[in-house]
Amino acid sequence: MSRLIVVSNRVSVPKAAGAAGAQGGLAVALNSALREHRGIWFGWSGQETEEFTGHLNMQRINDVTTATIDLEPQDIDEYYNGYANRTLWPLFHYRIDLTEYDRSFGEGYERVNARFATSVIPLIEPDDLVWVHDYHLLPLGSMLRRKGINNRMGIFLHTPWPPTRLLVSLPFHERLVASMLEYDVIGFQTQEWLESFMHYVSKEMGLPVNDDGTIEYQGRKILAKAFPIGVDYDEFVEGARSAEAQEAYDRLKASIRGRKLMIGVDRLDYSKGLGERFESFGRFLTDNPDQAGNVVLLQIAPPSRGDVASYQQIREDLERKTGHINGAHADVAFVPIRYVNRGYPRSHLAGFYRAANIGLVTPLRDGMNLVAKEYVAAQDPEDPGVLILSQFAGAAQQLTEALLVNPHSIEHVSEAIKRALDMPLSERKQRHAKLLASVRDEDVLRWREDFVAALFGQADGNGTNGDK
Ligand code: GDG
Repeated sequence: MSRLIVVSNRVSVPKAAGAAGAQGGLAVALNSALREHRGIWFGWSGQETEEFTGHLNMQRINDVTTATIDLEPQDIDEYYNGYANRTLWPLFHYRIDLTEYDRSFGEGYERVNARFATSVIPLIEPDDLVWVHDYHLLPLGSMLRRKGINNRMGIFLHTPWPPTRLLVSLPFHERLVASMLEYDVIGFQTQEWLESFMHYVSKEMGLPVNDDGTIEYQGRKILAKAFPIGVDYDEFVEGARSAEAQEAYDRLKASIRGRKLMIGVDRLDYSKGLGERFESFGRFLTDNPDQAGNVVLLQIAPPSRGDVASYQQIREDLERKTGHINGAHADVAFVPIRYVNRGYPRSHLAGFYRAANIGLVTPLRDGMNLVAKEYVAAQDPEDPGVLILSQFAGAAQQLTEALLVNPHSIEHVSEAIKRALDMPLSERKQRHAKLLASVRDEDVLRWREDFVAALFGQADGNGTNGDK
């Protein structure tokens, strides 16, 4: 069996099961994938160094071998806080109003991708499969090829892929996309993002696209395909049944004193639609005075990317909105929004999800959204809660039995809250059973197997790799 070399911006293996923290969806998914495949996870340590040396720090944590490098402060500014999080992240989430086009960011991005390439090469053996993750590392494959790496390589993008009309606002967009075509497999979360990508390569670059999903480029065929990511279903359900989850459940239930509970769990990010969510709840309270004092929204929002101004801004906005809505609707013994800027252990999250009558997942744009799937997995099938899900999350393409909403419409979301609270048990059970089947069957294991099989497919003489 070929080894897997996973490359992502950050390497994040939990120190111990149940450790607290604001792990992103990427980390959660990869941990379970790497535990089964022997291999190495390579990336940035999250640490600064005065001068880049490329020194590899190798560790073995929880059955996963990791190799990390430190980056210079200028690298972190230009590559991570700059091109990745001030340019590509907003652009890929359709926010060109927040997208910054600074030439130094692009230079830093290329420099750090080259540093990643130089550092990871000594780890790569001839039969290894190289699996690169996300928007931080789009050109890494082309840099590895230039340095003579002929292994099968694939990239999976966890974010959306933007429509061509938005992407062309990025200087050097052709160069960026052409560099991605050095991979053998390019994976997206959904058919929609895949179609946007195919539109770009066929219309902007004029490349032939075949019925089997391959793109023809410089004598090679590259497979572009949707691989919807899922949750580690078994691990999550087991966590949800643990004593810690039960304790978290009991504590939360006791504190809401028989009221209805809605839950949101999101990194503090403008793409997650938190401001609109709070306003929708405010509208619900205004429009349904009989419900005042009966419904609580628990929003867990661990801070993220705090060095980027737009993230400081969203934090201030949310504090203001929470104060405003709580000021208008609170009573001496009741506060409608519990807004918590910290992370919890996963087992606690599972207990919180199970305690909630409604899962409120309303991003303005999201590659997939794992919280929606975790909420479903954590429910008691005999008395499940209702998932309210944004139509603009990738997850909405699979979780069609959720109450799908337009998160920009305060009225629409407010009405969905009312409908969810009034929903009879039989309908809740019916919807949940279908949602659960999808979350269970299309889990993270399936995602990994499908992606790795596609990478292998290239090797097994399906003949798309060609000689390089
Ligand atoms: C990116 C894409 C895509 C959150 N708070 C805590 C905590 N979390 C965990 C959740 C969930 C994960 O973080 C968040 O995943 P999402 O998918 O919701 O969102 P992103 O972080 O934006 O992830 C996204 C994902 O990559 C995977 O491909 O779905 O579209 O944007 O697992 O539970 N975990 C713990 N404590 C917290 O307080 N332990």
